[in-house]
Amino acid sequence: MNYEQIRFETGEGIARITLNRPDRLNSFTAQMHGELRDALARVAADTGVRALLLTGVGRGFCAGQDLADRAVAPGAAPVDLGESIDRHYRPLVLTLRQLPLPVVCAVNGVAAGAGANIALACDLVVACKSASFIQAFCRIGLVPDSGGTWFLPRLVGNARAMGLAMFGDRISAEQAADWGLIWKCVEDAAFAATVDTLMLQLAQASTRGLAAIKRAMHASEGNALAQQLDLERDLQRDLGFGADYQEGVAAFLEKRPPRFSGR
Ligand code: T3D
Repeated sequence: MNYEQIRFETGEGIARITLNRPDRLNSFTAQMHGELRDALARVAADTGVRALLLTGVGRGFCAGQDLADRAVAPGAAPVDLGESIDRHYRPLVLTLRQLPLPVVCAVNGVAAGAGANIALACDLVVACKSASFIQAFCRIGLVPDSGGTWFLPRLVGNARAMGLAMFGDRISAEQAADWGLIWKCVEDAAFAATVDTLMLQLAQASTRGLAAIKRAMHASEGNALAQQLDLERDLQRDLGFGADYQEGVAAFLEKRPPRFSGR
């Protein structure tokens, strides 16, 4: 498939998906969703990919649904947004969560509406200082989707989640990091280099180990402590039988960097 609204590159164990409609702040169209689905399927199938980066071109990361991609107007025939969510946003969130490798969102500018929540669906979110986050849904009479009502209370607590969702205020990347909405806010000048370093580090780590961390962290959201302890035991048992653990321990004892085998 030829991509027009995203860029897709792989190399050094890293897949990079870049949303590429800068004149529309990389807002989602049906075409962009199709291209994203195709690229994510390629990532899932390519065992050489050990970490995925999602970012955007220009001054925005993503402004959510492109509000001009369909005809919405008073008096016009209503649009079935549930169909759009089932077809596009729900599978996108679940795919990002289920990929057995770390998914990093590098938020290079404003992230609004579903753009903000797709970022939150990634395992790690790093934003440049000039970036911002807006739960824009309330401004157009909608509910935060793409997992917003699930991610927000878990990340920042009910009080802040409710305020963000009901006022739709823009919060800075610094504030997002202070509140624990994202992992890190980085000075604009250091952003690209920081993201590159981070991606290389993840791509050279034990991919099976990171996939197990991802699985356990996400499972904890619905598990009781006893279930979580069982899951940790099962994952640890499995990893303990694997080559990466042997290599990690050998490298430690031999005082050298480990060479992990990948997916
Ligand atoms: O619909 C479904 O399928 C259900 C799912 C819904 C999920 C959703 O995401 S709903 C929420 C949709 N998003 C929004 O409501 C955000 C709309 N955008 C904004 O509020 C602002 O653009 C921002 C606050 C994000 C940024 O403001 P600013 O001043 O930095 O930029 P701007 O001038 O508003 O935007 C630049 C251009 O991008 C502008 O076009 P122009 O005037 O230069 O021709 C603007 O219209 C366009 N743009 C920005 N966001 C969208 C958009 N065009 C279409 N759809 C957008 N979402």
